[in-house]
Amino acid sequence: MPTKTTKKKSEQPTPKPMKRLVSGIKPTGQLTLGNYIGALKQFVKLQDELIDTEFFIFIADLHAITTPQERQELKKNIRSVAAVYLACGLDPEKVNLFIQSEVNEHAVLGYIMESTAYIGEMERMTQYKDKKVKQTEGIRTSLMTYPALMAADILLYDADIVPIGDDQKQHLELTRNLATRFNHLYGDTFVVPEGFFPETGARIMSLSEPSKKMDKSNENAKSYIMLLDDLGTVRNKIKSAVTDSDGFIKYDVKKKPGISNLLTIYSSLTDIPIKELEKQYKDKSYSAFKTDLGEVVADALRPIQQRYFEYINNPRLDEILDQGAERAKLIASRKIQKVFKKMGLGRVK
Ligand code: ATP
Ligand code: LTN
Repeated sequence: MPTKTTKKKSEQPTPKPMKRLVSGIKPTGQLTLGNYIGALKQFVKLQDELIDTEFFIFIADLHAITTPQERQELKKNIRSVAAVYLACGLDPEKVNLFIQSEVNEHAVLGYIMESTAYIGEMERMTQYKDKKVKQTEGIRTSLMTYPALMAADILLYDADIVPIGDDQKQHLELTRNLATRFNHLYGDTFVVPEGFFPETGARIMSLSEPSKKMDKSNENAKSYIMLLDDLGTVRNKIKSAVTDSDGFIKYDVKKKPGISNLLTIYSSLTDIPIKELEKQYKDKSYSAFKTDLGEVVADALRPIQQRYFEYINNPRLDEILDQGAERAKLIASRKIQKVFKKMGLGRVK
């Protein structure tokens, strides 16, 4: 009879190191359908697909203060974003969920990244140029240096994968350059990360101005759908979304940005390919299409809203955030020690 032989530990193949995934969302307001489709929905999908990957997902509160924030509002938004993450299906067993400012190493490595990057690189960032002109109380220095902090967020954890929306591509490219530059200057220290972009829905556009991105900090409430908007409001906002006058349901971003955006939303939430939707709605009116889409969005948001209210005032939320921060700190503090050593900072041997 064949006997089962157990290999000695030293003979066993060393386990493949886990990969790491990092991403964050700023708590600058309530999250929108753009954040859900472009980011949250992807995180949830990836957590089930990438079983060999450890997830670090955080609430980027240090990024939020690059523009003025009211203290109480910020506090509320931080908690709310955490509850929304969980309500969207992030599993705390698989994901380290934490608040960025609770892991000091982000700010420390952020400063080191500022000392790796050049001012010209920061000034070239499109998001900086867009946001700069909107500031009414003076432009905070951190609004410009923000991509250095984002690079730090990613490099602290040796992230292999960074799932982000299209608007963050330029920041990721800068992160890759900074990692490469640092490695070249001080010896191999950081993993050069890859971006991961959703196939559909990497850029959900404003409902009122479909040439612009749906943004939670837009002044016009009709331009976005909040994940926590009541469902009647959601249906109305979709009904009043700007389209065109030719009445034909077809995906054409250049000529028909409004209807193309609605098709993208429909397809992202149902996984029905856009081509299929075009066939299905060939002889239908915009109004009928919008009514159906209103139901699709309401169906997606209903369970999220239910779960949100289960989490928001629950002490379990704090336990999850504590656990996430503890694990993040462990990895981040080791990395900082390594960086200090490479650069000759402090007394690290
Ligand atoms: P703000 O309006 O304050 O700049 P934001 O919504 O653009 O905020 P975040 O909340 O930090 O920025 O975005 C979190 C994630 O959501 C990022 O990965 C971003 O690319 C993605 N995202 C944001 N808006 C959209 C959108 N309209 N379509 C697709 N993805 C989006
Ligand atoms: N800059 C991003 C939010 C963000 C982020 C990150 C995303 C901050 N740090 C690290 C991915 C990885 C934004 O404005 N959407």
